[in-house]
Amino acid sequence: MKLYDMTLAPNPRRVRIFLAEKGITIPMEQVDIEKGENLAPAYLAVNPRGVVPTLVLDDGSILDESIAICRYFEALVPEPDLFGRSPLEIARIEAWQRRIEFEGMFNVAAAFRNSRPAFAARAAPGAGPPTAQIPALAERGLLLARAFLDMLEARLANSPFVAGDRYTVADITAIVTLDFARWVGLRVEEAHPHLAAYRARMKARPSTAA
Ligand SMILES: N[C@@H](CCC(=O)N[C@@H](CS)C(=O)NCC(=O)O)C(=O)O
Repeated sequence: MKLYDMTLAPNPRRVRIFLAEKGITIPMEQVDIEKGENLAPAYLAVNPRGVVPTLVLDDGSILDESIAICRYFEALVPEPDLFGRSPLEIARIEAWQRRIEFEGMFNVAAAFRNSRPAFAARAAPGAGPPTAQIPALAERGLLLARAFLDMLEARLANSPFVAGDRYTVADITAIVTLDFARWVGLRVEEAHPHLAAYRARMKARPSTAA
């Protein structure tokens, strides 16, 4: 088993934090996206989609969606459980997980990909057709990412963790999104005291450094 990873990229980081929470170590190999290593023939032979993370299993098959990889490890190593136990808890975690991805990470990524010079003809990740940056999408991404931070601030004013009273995979996606947001200039300290305190609590967990 081997995980193709990039230290600075948000989606592989979700998997690394998840593995650290579970106490699982597996071999990893770095792929430098900014240098285009994910689009070079050697990596496309591993994953024709050209994205990370990619988990290569012992039979040579791959999993290349970060949350699918996390679910695989959750099934292999059930404790500590990070996807929920009761039907209602599982559903709540899934609801927050999706909101953070679609309202948070998606919009931060739009702001990032449509403005960073290294991605001038690669506004969409992976091995698809060349995609030009659209500055209006960066602007809209920022607007919606700010609204997402306000929403999460209100949630964390009433809940110690994103999905309720304990740490789950939704917190992994949240802390990764908050750190990714800093790349586009959105820092939670400024108008979000609950988010700032939450970020400090998450940073105190050793897994967050993974
Ligand atoms: N939905 C996928 C997204 C994977 C993805 O977009 N990964 C980015 C890094 S965070 C990537 O590989 N980008 C390649 C590129 O920029 O060309 C997941 O959650 O794993």
